[in-house]
Amino acid sequence: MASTRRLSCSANHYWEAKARSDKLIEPVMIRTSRRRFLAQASILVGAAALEPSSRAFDVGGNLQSRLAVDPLRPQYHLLPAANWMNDPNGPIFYRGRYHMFYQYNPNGAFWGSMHWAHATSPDMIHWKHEPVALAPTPDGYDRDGVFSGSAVLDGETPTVIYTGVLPPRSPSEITLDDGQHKWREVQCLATSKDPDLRSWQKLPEPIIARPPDITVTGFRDPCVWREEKNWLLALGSGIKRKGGAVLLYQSTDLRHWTYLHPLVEGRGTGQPAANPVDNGEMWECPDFFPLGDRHVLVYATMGKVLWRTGHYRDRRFTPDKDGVVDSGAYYAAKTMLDANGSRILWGWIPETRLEDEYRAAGWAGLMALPRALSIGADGGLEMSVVREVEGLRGDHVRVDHALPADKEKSLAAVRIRDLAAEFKAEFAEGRDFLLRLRSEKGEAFAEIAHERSQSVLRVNSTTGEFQTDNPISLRVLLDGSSLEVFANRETVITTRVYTAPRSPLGIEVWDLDALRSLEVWQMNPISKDRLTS
Ligand code: DQQ
Repeated sequence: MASTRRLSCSANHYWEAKARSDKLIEPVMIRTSRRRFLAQASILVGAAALEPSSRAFDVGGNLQSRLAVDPLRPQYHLLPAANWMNDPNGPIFYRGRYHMFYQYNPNGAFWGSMHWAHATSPDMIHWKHEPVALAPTPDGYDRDGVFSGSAVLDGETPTVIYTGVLPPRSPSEITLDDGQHKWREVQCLATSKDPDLRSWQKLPEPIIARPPDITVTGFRDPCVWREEKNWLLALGSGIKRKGGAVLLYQSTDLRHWTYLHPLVEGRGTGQPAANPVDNGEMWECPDFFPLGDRHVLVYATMGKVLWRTGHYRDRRFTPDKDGVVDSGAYYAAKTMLDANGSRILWGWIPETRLEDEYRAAGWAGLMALPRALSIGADGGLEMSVVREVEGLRGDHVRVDHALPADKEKSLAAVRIRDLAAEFKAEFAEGRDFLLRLRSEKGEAFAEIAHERSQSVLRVNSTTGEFQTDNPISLRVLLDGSSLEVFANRETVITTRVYTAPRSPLGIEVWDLDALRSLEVWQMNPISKDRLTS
């Protein structure tokens, strides 16, 4: 049954509309003859024990035991113990641990009342839930929500800068109008003296109280970095009937800011939209950083995270390459430096089912696995899942024989249990392929295909541009209803699959001549009860 509730998060609005239209379209599955598929195989691991433990989140016993056996709930990704999450906020490596904050609604599995939840990790993979870090202050500048932002070290002092939302005193103060809400957005600051970053002290006044003299389509999601003696701040924004923009500010103390100019501007689609995020006139969650000999901007609009790479001179960014970070369900990305100084990208994997369904499930959203970023030979952005993920690998099957008949035999040993697996496949250059996940009982689960004539990679009905003359290296991470698919570091498609097969999954490959090797690992959960820590 279709939901009648109205959604308030711009990205969510996009996914809800998509979920509704997908309900009307039968899933696109290539109808390839069974005979062309050559194999099925299996790996077995023990089922996770269901054992409640103490939590930073107060999850009711009933809900906790329901979530613990929900087969669609991921087991090795970060997500709150229950309720709604969206954007990663202020990820930072501090005193030997990774701290991740993220948009969180403590009131249920739906967007609203934004808080910053908090989790810590030694390795970006195993997480411990911490108490909620930031909540709206009644009568404060963030009384209607603590929106997205960044964390930096100001000397020794951990400092977060985020967007606070509150009711406007007059229409001229409205900076966020998404067709449902009219809010004033201001930029706020909080510091922490706590080595565990659990407690934060907010400044009573915003550090940027209003936009410059431009009719902005939004004014949020600060990204902050240091350049010699100055701090720079890039803010997601846009100009009405023109397009998205990133506004650049400068400060020496993180508290007093001077607006400089747009760091970069874009063009919207020109189509009318109640929410400017839907037609590209508002860019959310900008993240700007040096990488190799270039600079990179990632930003979120029209349901996607996009990247641009180019050169940054005189405080202006001139991009000369662009692309899509992930052609699937992935939004509001945010980067940080890891313990070794590598640039790591985080992102929110939203639900693509109807709101009624995820409200009933009691949880919504998960954090994508961390991706290490680099610049490719052509100057474009490349990414691959961080090596730390490999620590979760369990039972393993390798298929790399010369003869298709031998490959077929090894594939017949693969069984993926509990929807938790990683696999890597290498295909010869210049060949199409189709890889299908299907349960022992014959239930279709997912298809991953390279269709050269269309220059696409396809995961179920989602396609991403993919063109190569090189061999193809495919890496797939399956965790409950989440499927992250990487092809040659350039094309990524994250999808959600909401069917829980009644038996373990096998893998079928067409054609086995093109397949050079396949490795499959059962993945171990990061907690015993799907509650993450
Ligand atoms: N989510 C936050 C905003 C941001 C949006 C609110 C992007 O700060 O623009 O939850 O998903």
